[in-house]
Amino acid sequence: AWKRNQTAAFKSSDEFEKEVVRHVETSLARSMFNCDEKAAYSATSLAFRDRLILDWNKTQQRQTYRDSKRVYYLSLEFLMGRALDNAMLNVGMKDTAKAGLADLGFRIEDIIGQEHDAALGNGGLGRLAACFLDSLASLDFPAWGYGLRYRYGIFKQEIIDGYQVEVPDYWLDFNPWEFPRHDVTVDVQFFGSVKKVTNEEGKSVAVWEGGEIVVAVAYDVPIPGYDTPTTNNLRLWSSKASGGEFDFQKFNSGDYESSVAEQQRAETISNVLYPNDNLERGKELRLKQQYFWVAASLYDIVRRFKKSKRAWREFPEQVAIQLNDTHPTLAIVELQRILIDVEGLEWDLAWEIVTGTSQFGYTNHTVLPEALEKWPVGLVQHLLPRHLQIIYDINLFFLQSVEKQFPDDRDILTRVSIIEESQPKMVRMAHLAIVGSHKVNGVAELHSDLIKTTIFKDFVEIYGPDRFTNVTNGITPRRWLHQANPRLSELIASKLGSHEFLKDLSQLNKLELLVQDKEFKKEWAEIKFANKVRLAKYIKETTGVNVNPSALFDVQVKRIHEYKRQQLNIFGVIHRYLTLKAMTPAERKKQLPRVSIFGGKAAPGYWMAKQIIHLINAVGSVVNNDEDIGDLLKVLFLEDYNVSKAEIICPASDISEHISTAGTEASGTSNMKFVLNGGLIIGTCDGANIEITREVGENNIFLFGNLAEDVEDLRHAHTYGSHTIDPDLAKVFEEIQKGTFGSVHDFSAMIAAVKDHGDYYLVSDDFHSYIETHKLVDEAYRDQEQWVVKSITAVARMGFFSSDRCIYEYADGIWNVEPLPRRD
Ligand code: 26V
Repeated sequence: AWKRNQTAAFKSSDEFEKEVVRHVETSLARSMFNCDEKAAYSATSLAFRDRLILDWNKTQQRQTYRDSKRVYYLSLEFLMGRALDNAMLNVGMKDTAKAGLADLGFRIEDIIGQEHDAALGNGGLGRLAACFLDSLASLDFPAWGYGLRYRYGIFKQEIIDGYQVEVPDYWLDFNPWEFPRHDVTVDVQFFGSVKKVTNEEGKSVAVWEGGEIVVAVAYDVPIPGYDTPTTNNLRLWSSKASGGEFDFQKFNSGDYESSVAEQQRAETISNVLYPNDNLERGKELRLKQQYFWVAASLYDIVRRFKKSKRAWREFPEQVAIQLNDTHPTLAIVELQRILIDVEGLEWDLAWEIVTGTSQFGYTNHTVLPEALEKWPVGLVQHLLPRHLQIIYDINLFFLQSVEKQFPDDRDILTRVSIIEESQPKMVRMAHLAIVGSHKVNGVAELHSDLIKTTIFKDFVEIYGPDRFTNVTNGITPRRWLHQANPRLSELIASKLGSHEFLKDLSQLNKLELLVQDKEFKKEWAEIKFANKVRLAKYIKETTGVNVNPSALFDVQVKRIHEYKRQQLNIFGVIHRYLTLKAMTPAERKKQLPRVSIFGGKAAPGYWMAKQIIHLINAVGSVVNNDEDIGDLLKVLFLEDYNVSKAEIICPASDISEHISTAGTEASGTSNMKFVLNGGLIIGTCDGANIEITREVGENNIFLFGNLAEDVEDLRHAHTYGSHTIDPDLAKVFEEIQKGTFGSVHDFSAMIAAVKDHGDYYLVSDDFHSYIETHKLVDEAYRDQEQWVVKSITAVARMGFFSSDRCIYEYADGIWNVEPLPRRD
């Protein structure tokens, strides 16, 4: 078996220390006498980076030499969080670093805390991509991630007077984890026009000419696997003006300033991550980002393939490309373009290669219609004239075959066409992605069923059910257990005899044998309590509010969205507050103290989501200062929720809320993080909650609310029948409208959405069941003994939700790739 050898390891803490000192004095050009925590962080990271890169080189050499099939994961988002802690743990050198840093006078937690999150994503979709990279490397798969190197990640959220304010996240001033590759560049063309010309062989070919060129520069980020030397690559593209010749005329005519301005425009492409999730706004710059990234990545992939001098037919045997949502769908068109326009292949052969088995796979992450990508035909024509022609040809051949298959059905052609015949006409990216991919998958069972029976129903008829499949999401236990909750990880390791469970999470099931072990249960409960104390301390520091760590911690942290129903939660909190207020002091004494914790960002243009944040804060400032209430209820909104904060919050929850309207949350992944850390969940029958229930058992989860199958009828009834508001919810509304929480005007829209505008998200329909289920939570929590049993049992049954399991399913069912471990 492989043992971590001389390459990535520091032989001793002394050696590590020497490397840190060397980096402080040379790379950072400072003296050890003024080495502050920031400098110590930088030097520590550089020391680890040096070691990773040796493994990275070997991994790449091995993969090139073996020339086996590679996976390319194309994602516009990689929500990586911090890298140092992860790197130290994955190479198994955290203790060495801890000792070395202590010797230099630093506490390792303080050093880790200096790192800025790499926040190149919005939420679940981007974090999933990051978990997948960790699993791919840990399981020794030859895999690359491709993305954009945004100068600004997701904005930082500040809460000012209860309102969200967005602050730019300029994170690149010093990033030791990236390697600029100024020699790895791709020229990417935009605009211009297409000419048909006859070539030497008398064949008519398309030539795309004119327009502008933007240069893509590669930045590589090493991705270390856990307990393996495999170190994969995440390649992020940065845009740069093509420089020189273009502006020569202007330069000569003295128009220097405007030529500089033009250069700067080119560089804006990779400037900013779009902060919407689940809302498509059709911005030109976003389409430019997509093509820029897709064109650079494909050029790179093709360049690598061509080095092996294989025939084009073998391309699908060498390359699997996974499309993370429809954002990289242009890759399908771009590959077809390369094959016919650049490589001179015939259309049919080219299209056979493009759609070859285990070539392109497309993962769908949402059924919300407002999130499905569509681009105006005119915009595509202007930006990518040749691609639009190819899209039209793909569509023509596709519709011809559908017509043959369903000669009597005219409507189906309109429904499945890649072009929507609307005003203006639109390119439907999901349709293009399905037509060009050999497999389409959803991210949880319910979600995968829903796409087959609703938005992609016609395509199941056309291609048969085999093109559609499910891969239920997962999370990496390295970051979300070992890193975020080291004490729990060590306790588990001590009972299971090793850390092997971190790479084979199903081994957790052995914990079930210990649910009656008194000592074990005590330690389990102590760890949860310690994690709550740590969060309470963080809450005190950031909000000034004292919370009682013995109270039940009830957490909902995720992007703010009406479908995720933070409004249901805060209405429930108000209901609890009113109930407590109505009690006598003697009755109150018998109640269980609770802390309601919220966190999450609203898209800057999502007005309703911002009102929800405002209401949560307004309720907090009333409740937290009410002397009748004291410890019995505290309401917190934690500013700027991100990956590194999730690592503190997840281990500290007793119960977390995953309460989307049934059928709207494709999967959810934080539900898995909370349960893996010994928290229970309250949730609807939605997304992965359903499979979590299947695994952990109905006794170890709190489910409530209407089912997905009933949603349509309920919505119909709201609109066309009568809609009576739940009486308890009506009282909550009255209280808000009395002005108890201020800003009556601001909150009226949230109330109207339920009362007057059809209650699309079924807040009133589910309210009663939600409140009753919270009562069950309180009751269950009173029996601490049983609660701990539930907590242990649930963790023991979470093995299925490792992202390692996902990667094996993709590798087997979609990519047809094998791991490539090092054998020495
Ligand atoms: C859409 C758009 C539209 C244009 C602007 C930028 C942007 C960014 C992201 C998206 C995709 C939204 C879909 C999404 O994030 N889905 C989430 O995926 C998670 C991982 O599969 C899943 O757990 C969540 O349930 C699902 O909401």
